[in-house]
Amino acid sequence: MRVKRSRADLAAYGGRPAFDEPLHVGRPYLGDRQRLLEHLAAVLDSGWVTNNGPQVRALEERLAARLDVRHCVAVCNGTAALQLCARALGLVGEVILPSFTFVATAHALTWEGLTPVFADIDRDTHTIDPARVAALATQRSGALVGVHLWGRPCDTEALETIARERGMRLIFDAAHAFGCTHRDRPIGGFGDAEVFSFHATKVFHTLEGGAVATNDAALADRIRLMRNHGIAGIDQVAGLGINAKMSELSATVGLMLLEQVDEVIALNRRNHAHYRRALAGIEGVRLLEYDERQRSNRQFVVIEVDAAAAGVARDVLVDVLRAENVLARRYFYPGCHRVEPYRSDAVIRVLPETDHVAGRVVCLPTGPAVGEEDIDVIAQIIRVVSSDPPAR
Ligand code: T4K
Repeated sequence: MRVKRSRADLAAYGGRPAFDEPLHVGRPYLGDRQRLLEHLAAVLDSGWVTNNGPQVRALEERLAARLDVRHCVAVCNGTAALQLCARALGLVGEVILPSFTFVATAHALTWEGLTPVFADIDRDTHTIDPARVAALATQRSGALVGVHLWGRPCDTEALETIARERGMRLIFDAAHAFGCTHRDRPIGGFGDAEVFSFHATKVFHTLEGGAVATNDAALADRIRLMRNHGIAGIDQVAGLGINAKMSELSATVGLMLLEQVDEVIALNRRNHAHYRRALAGIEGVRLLEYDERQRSNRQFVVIEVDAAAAGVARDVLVDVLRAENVLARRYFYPGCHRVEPYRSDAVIRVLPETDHVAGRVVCLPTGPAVGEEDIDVIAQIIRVVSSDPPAR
């Protein structure tokens, strides 16, 4: 691997890629392989591999303590967590949410028969704009879903006020926000419930998995029933349910990785700080910052590219990076309102801030597999391309 790249070195100009192996956004961290295999073997030997076993129960207990909530219900993924939450809260009608999120936020609600109403975001924070939410709320609005995008907390206070005044339920999609705090409280205890994804790409994960965190005992009980076919005990079915259980193997991975999550977050912090130094002074490229007063997991390194100032279009930059084996992503372009089935809806959705941000964002690789030298090379590529971009 070469550290200093000039224009002529770049793969886009006929050079060799900077990295022999691809650098991914969201590369899963799996900790100590040997230890993991030993723990998994012990679970296999136990003869109990799913259906609310001891590993799942232990994980739920530890997560509830860490998130400072009374109840944490582990499920098979974050999408199912959202679906169960919506159903267990008895939501009907419209739900207000941002369009600038992973499509699962909208799909989970739509799958449950709800109508998504997309609110615009704040240009600086990338999270849902409470003023837009207030303008969209009607008699039909049953709930409001805020997304702590990039692990940056929504304006929870303003959203709580809107939800309370209008009698709406309030859910937070905290898929990106494990290990983050807001107003000195862990993300997890805000609103009626907060929903996590423990997908392999997340700072804390169980390969596939998710959870609902809540202080509402009745809600947690309903979700527990629903995730296991509505089964209340042997030969007792208490109501409609589905299979959304987490397996013992997933929970075992989670219990191991939970011990290391603070180290992973520390490495992400180091990487983010290094990106800040390495990208400094590149005109038109802005690194998204995190509020230093809040603890944040920094699992996403997000830059915004102002094409006019940078002298290079965002998509050209992404193509050049990818040619160098830096597999940058345009999360969450183009926004839910511009993909099916939402873009074909009769309702015309005008979301200028979402369009603005979705046209500029690039996520860069981070996590334990990415070192400071890698970041120097990535920043150098961006610096070279922005001063002398390829024609397109
Ligand atoms: N709400 C929000 C705000 C979310 O971001 C998500 C999920 C959800 C809800 C739903 O939660 P889950 O139901 O997924 O638990 C990935 C993840 O699959 C998804 O969990 C995540 N958000 C989303 C932001 O990213 P894709 O479609 O981008 O995945 P893919 O396959 O393109 O991989 C993403 C990156 O990770 C690539 O750079 C490759 C790398 N990767 C991925 C996997 C699976 C690896 O290096 N190794 C791997 O094993 O959705």
